[in-house]
Amino acid sequence: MSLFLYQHPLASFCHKVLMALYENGTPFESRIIDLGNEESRASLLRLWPIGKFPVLRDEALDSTVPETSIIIEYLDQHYPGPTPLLPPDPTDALCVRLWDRFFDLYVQAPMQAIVADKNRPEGVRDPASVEQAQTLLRTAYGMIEQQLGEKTWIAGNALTMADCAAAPALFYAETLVPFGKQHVRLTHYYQRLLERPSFARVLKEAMPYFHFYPYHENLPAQFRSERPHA
Ligand SMILES: N[C@@H](CCC(=O)N[C@@H](CS)C(=O)NCC(=O)O)C(=O)O
Repeated sequence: MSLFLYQHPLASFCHKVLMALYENGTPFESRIIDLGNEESRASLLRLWPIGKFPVLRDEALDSTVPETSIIIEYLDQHYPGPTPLLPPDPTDALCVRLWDRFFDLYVQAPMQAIVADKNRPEGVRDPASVEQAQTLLRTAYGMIEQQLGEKTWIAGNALTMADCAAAPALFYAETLVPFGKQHVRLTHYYQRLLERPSFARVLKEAMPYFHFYPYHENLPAQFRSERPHA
């Protein structure tokens, strides 16, 4: 085993890379990071002092790879599988990178801002920034609806890195700002993502942890059932 993924099964950015790994059946070992545990946190900081995860460690090539988009491109280059996550054509690849950035910056980021606000003590919450994040999510939904057109996936008819970015971002964002009836293509796209075996596996593995999510009650019904382990 050469690949080790430092991650947490509830973390949306980790879901993005897990989906990519499962798409290609890439063998790897998980190293679960518990940020509340000093030793566990230190093991992450030794690899990437920024302290964000996931981080990929490749013992075979002696590489430490942070940042989800870079990890997925690295996997695509060094461990290709049946689902190429970046198209070979440079123009097509740019489109994939654009939509990957779009989901990270304009769906994941506002989604994380809303969740982070909920996790703050009452007195230090910031309703104005939550409202701003909700507005950004609504703008992003409209743009995704337009981009989808007749496409199956966000950048065309093949699943790519951009869809790996989309899946967890939309999964959590929908619990905060529902898609709404006007976003029919987005709703169908989201369903396709949920049904994709690689993402379905990610969600199944996250099931025992979903009760920690502060908006747990807004998750789709099938993800609300699992109770904390005794
Ligand atoms: N730009 C980073 C973002 C990663 C990120 O924000 N990860 C979250 C988990 S979903 C994290 O590390 N949170 C812990 C923290 O911010 O302290 C990437 O794409 O890898």
